[in-house]
Amino acid sequence: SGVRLARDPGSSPDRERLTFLRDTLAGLTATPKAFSPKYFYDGAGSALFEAICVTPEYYPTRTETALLREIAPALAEAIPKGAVLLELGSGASDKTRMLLDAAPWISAYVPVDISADALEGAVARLREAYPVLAVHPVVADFTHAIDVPKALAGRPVVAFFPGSTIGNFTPDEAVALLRSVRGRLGPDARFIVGADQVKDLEVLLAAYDDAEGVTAAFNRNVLVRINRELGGDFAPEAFEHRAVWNPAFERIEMHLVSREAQRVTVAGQAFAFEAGESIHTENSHKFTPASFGRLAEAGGWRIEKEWISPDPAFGVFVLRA
Ligand code: AVI
Repeated sequence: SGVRLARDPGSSPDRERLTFLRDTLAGLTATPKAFSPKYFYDGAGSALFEAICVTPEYYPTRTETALLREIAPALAEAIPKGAVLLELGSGASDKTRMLLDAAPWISAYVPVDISADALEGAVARLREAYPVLAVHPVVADFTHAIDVPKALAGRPVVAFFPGSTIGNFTPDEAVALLRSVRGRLGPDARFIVGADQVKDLEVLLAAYDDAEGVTAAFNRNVLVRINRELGGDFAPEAFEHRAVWNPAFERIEMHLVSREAQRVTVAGQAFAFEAGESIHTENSHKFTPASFGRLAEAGGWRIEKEWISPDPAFGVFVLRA
């Protein structure tokens, strides 16, 4: 496509595969078994996530998009003239357009995503739609330190982290991420974060177990990926997709539950499953303005402004260092 992508210098396809292998073997050895949700997002997984976003049950994307559209003029006030917009986990960069349109004085956009495929497509479309905007894509796991490209040094930076992806981290990981962004962007930084809110259980559970089974396919896709990339022999259909609410941690958990006793091999190592034994594949924390404020504070930020949509409740927060 001709799109040039900067890569996290600490990563390479070989290294990424080894990390995936090491994490997967560790996850299958742990009790209870668990994987990191970041491994959902290969090409097929990213496409399945986009498909989830348009199911009738998955409200977060459309709710946040409508909220962002409505509050874009107010958000623009938090974006200084000439600012660099740095987006964590930019994916298709669809929501970004609302900020770019509301704050045309944004001088550069740095989308950071773990998927080179997703970045390439998004960057080509953005360059066409915003010909004067400087776009500097970076392929990286945004939980590693991310630096603003040298060419943009000295400009004010506004970080953007929509989609409630912050909810996919444990509180400790979320605090570490908030701290790392705070440390990189300096004392005048601003951070715009989308965070899904605690709500009616039925609405939450349906969002993570849609009738068409798109979320189930997304969840099982990690097994398909392990088979292909790590030499695994998972039978994905031998695992049931399950979404449950964990009230103690205020989070939806996704699991893959073994339908029967079975043995699975990955990279030559065998792992036994009991019938009903699960692999915990994802947490999706839900917040209240108060719980999100505590998390932000632990990460070195304070909430400057917040907007919560009417039902289904979704929050957008402007954080200041
Ligand atoms: C990307 N992330 C915020 C989604 C979520 O809602 O936790 C991922 C997802 N998992 C199941 N459906 C969507």
